[in-house]
Amino acid sequence: MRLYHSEKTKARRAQTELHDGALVTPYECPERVDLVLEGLRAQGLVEVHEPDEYGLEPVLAVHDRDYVAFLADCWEQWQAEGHAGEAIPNIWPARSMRADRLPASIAGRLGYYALACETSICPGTFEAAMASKDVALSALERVLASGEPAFGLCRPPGHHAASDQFGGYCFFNNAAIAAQRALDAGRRRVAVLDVDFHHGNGTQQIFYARDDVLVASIHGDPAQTFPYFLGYADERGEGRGRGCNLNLPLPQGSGFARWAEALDEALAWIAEGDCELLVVSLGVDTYAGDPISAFCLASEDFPEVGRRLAGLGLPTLFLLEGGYAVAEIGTNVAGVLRGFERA
Ligand code: SP5
Ligand code: ZN
Repeated sequence: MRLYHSEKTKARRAQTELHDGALVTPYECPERVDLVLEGLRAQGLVEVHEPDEYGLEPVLAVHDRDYVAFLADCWEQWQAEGHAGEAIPNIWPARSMRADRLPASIAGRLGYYALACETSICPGTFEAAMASKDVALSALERVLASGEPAFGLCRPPGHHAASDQFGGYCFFNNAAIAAQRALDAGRRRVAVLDVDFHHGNGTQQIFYARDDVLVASIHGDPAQTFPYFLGYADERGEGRGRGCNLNLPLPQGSGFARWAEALDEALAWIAEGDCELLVVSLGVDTYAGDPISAFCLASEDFPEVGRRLAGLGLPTLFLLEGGYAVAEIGTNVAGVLRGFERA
């Protein structure tokens, strides 16, 4: 299987993440890219390709123009207004205040465009986000042109990024950008299946009122875990999109038996949906050893995930989402891809 990777995805190296009441070195770090590359090489998945550059047009097909402009100049404006550390929001247009005013000051703009505050903005953030979506789009191009599966080693991840909000380590929604691009290239309907431990709130929000992209997500119950305010089972889509969203929240501590039942349910639902492309938001933070997540998948389970995904028989694009801090993220990503290939 072809892998798409760019060293430019490492341009973001944030110093701080608010975690358990302290500023810690971020879990979403550039070393993840090398861990995944090593894991893939160890499994003989070695065909690495450089991405092409696609510019902003495919980004603006799913993200708000002013949001993209904010990401592009946030770091400069933060510095120009005299802030010393990394750019972190500390005020939001929360329920009791107005959400119809976009403040001019960067502190206000940050709160307007952030959905969480663990994700600081630092030099290189915009460049890395651009490279990440280029990786996704290049892998997509390969799938569309050949029908063969491809893997985009995206970093930063994307599935928490909404049309005009960043957070959860995500800035551009790589899966949504790729799904939209596939539609623009003539595919009638696309399925996005999100197997990251966390709910893909951004992907859901972007396509919630549409019937040309089916979105399914298997994740930790938001009553217990991030992102807390979206991802419940009763969110089924709205308007034309009614019935086109499927959330399968699972309790903390779920192991592979329970998780795989949810996977089969999602796959059966997608199989009924008459889709021409499958985009897999491939987070491996479902692994038992993940430092910030709470499912209990073992490394031996990931090839079986790939095998079941292959059962759909659809052209398939894999995009990296989460998976943190342990060497096994490479083994586990490689396991899914190998399981898929061998099926
Ligand atoms: C792409 C992705 O996986 N983003 C995840 C973002 C999670 N951000 C908040 C994490 C809060 C973790 N708290 C866990 C405490 C465990 N002891
Ligand atoms: Zn995650």
